[in-house]
Amino acid sequence: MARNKIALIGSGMIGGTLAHMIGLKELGDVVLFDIADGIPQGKGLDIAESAPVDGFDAKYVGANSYEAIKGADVCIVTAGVPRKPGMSRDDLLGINLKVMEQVGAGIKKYAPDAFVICITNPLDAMVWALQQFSGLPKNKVCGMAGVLDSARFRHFLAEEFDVSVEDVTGFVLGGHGDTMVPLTRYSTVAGIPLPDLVKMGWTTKEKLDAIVQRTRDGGAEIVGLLKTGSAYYAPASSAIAMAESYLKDKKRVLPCAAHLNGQYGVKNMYVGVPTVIGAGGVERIIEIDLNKTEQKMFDKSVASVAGLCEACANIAPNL
Ligand code: TXD
Repeated sequence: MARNKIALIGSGMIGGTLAHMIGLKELGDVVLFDIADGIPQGKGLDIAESAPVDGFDAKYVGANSYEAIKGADVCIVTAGVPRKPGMSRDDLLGINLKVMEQVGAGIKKYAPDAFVICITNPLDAMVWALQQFSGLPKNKVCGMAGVLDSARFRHFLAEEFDVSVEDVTGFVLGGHGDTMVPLTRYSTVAGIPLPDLVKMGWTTKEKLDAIVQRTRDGGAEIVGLLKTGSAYYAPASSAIAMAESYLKDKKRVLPCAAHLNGQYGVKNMYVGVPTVIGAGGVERIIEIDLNKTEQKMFDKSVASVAGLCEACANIAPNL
């Protein structure tokens, strides 16, 4: 059986980390694509030269032309620009929307059967635009944010309780950003919900609230420390979990920005919800009952995503 082909559209910090992880996990051959000449080629060669030491087999191709992604099984999109000082969110949105238009056309032409995972920010709006520009089936295009947000939540909780991260589950809904909705009653330590752990004296409501807030600000915390870029290790790991579930038909239950068509009362938008990812792409969307407070937070999050999609539609009327 031939190896899987994984195309990385964007070979910056996350793209490079993805390329390395794909090799270490032997998930398939890698095409690194970027508009920057030399970067994808250099990173690809560097990682290929690590393979004899680490003992993995994977082919690496660096490219500046979309033809190289031909027939890819998975495309992971990180292409775009991050926010720089003095830039508004709308500036970023406008620039990255143009990037999504090019990426969408490239995928449509060369990898129409791929499972596409978008990472570029502003995430929920970019994945929505990418699906439309590429014209791929809606269940084959999704966005990575929820796995990362819940991993951050799990990390903070494991630190608070001094238990293994493996035994902590985290449940996060909504758009990627300040309005995301970490759900404490569905987050657990070995199946014990967080509110029960408060009753058991493991933590306090105030401490949990602070952890929820830190999770919401998780991206900004890293940007503040790095000063010259945003997080890339945990975002790459998160996208790999999604790609692996698709390629191996694991049917993992993972939160991702998925296309909603009535679920949670939302139509024709991409918002973070729990899903099942398997060989069919996003195979199922899990709809849970929200209490009043949760619904209010979710609605606020959806409204902010809707605002971003509207801004996209104003810039690109064909959307
Ligand atoms: O949870 C999440 N979804 C995120 C999202 C978590 C962390 C970072 N998140 C976003 O991912 C971030 O705001 C960025 O929009 C993307 C990629 O982050 P990364 O850290 O990898 O950014 P880099 O290092 O700037 O890499 C972007 C690359 C860079 O090499 C550019 O040359 C390239 O994108 N680029 C393009 N490639 C192809 N085509 C076009 N048009 C293009 N424009 C820039």
